[in-house]
Amino acid sequence: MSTAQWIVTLVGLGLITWIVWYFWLYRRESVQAHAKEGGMQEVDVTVKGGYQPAVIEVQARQPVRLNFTRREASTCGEEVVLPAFGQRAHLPENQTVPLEVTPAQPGEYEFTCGMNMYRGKIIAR
Ligand SMILES: [Cu+2]
Repeated sequence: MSTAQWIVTLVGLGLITWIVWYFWLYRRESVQAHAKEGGMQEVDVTVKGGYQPAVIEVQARQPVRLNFTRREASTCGEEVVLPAFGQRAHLPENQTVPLEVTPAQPGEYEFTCGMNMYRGKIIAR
């Protein structure tokens, strides 16, 4: 193979590795909420090209506080919506906005950006 073909092959392999990592490994990473005093579970969520972490495990029937911080100029993540809790919030850039919800029963509760592009979920157990 020529040098150019090798480069194309390596770039292709790198891209495949990245896709596998991003869609299958990275997105499955979940974070367990830490319980604070008064049973409040708290998690910091960074909004940048998506939600990090995108999967948050919590205890059902206990209040959860999600501290959203939007770290990008892109307006995609400007609004966060938690349909199951009837909540939505505006997220100004580099400002932490806390949102409190209480999952009434075990299950999965989605949260998305205003356009339904960024997606995350709370898994209550
Ligand atoms: Cu969006």
